[in-house]
Amino acid sequence: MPRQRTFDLVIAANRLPVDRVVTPDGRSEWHRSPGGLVTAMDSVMRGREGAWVGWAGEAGEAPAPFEESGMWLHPVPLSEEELTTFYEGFSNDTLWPIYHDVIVPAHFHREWWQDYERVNERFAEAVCKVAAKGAKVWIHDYQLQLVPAMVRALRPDLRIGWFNHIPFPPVELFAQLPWRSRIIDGLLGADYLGFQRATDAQNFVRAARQLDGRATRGDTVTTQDADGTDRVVRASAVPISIDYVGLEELAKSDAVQARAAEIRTSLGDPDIVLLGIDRLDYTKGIRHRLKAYEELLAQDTFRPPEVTFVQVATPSRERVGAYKDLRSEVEATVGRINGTYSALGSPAVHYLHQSYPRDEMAALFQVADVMLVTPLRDGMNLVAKEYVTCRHDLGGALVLSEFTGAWHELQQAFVCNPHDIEGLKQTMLRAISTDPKDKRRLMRASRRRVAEHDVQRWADRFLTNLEMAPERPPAKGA
Ligand code: GDG
Repeated sequence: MPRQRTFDLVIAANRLPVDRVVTPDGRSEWHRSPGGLVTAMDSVMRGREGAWVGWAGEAGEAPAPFEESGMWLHPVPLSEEELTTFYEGFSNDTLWPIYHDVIVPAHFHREWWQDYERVNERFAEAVCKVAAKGAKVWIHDYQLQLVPAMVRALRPDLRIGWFNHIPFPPVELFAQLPWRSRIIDGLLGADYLGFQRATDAQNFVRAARQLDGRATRGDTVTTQDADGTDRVVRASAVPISIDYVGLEELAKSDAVQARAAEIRTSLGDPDIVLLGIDRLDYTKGIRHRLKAYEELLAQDTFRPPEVTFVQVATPSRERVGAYKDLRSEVEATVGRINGTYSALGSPAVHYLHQSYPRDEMAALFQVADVMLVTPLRDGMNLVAKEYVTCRHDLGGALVLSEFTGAWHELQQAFVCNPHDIEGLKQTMLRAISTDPKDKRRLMRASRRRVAEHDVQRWADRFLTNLEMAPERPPAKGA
């Protein structure tokens, strides 16, 4: 038996940062997924021995652990049934709605919970297998909330951190979860808990106090370890960001600039291009922005070919009922708008239910006169940060929902409440008609914010907080 390799930094996330691709000659290769998390982890892992624990993307037996781009990847198996119960069920049809203001009803099934527990246990065991003595463990997101306590029970020598990519709900909503105390206990296994906004961290601390009777003080919660000793867990905000330098460089490339010009021409060179880019998810406010646009068309505020709206709605969680319903509703609305307001060769809405490469997205951002980011609730929303990063020309305008984490950082955006359709319409019109000189000033300020708070800084801050927990890290850069 070869000796098990161990590492001083272990990442655990639902998915590994690679996808299997079958080449034309039938060989199978692993390709790195392009996401920001992978880029951030790349730089964090540089010069360290790092491992990543996660699902490889195919149901059934997991591939053997392997090395990819200097990182040790340790696949965790998920069965077809667990994909339905743990992933689509408990993670995305119980937790996701509760953590996003119950925009759609949450479904509670005891079998889903049992599989959630079982899969979390499997992740915890895998983490413990690859973690060196005293290693740092960084667990990601709502699918793995029991892993911190499970890891601690097996390996009290490890330093354990968890980051939540989505909101943490107010106590009144979190209280609905039949397994609320188990989740709080699961999270309290960590030394440090990171959230997108200060409110999310406060919601967690409040839940621990009110629902679980824990003693809290400021941003800390006191818990008892198995041996009865008190341990203090800190919960605070470390907002995630993007690879500003890498994306800006891509947006400035000749190929992307040429593609942006080509897209504008192919849209019929309209005066106003509106753009939305989202996973097709009910949290993103796609229906609300379509409604506002439809009303503006109905009022003859503008018409194609003068205006067009491009909506990229990347397929997501297609087997979950609420996502099927959303897709039908969005597609019916797009059909109605196009049937009523399009001109020959100039559709009112370009609806693209597809996924695109990163360079195509960068080109689309450059074409958008107004970027519509209108979620009803969103942990951060990276699309908002990506848009301003791509606008090195200082053109365009960002309409941004106040219910996103991003709004707390990008306050120079045109803020909207997507529930207020009348207000949203006015904000869209303001984003179009504001003097370009003023828009450039606003764009410059937003870009500076993202440049100074990029994904590298986020990762550094998280790891510093983890190292320092439960004390406060030094103020500088925190
Ligand atoms: C969760 C939280 C939080 C989308 N379509 C394509 C594509 N994308 C990329 C975007 C962006 C990412 O996917 C989506 O990130 P968001 O932040 O907008 O939203 P979620 O997927 O809901 O992410 C969220 C995030 O985690 C990070 O913590 O901000 O609040 O919900 O990067 O550009 N990328 C490509 N083709 C597509 O078709 N290449």
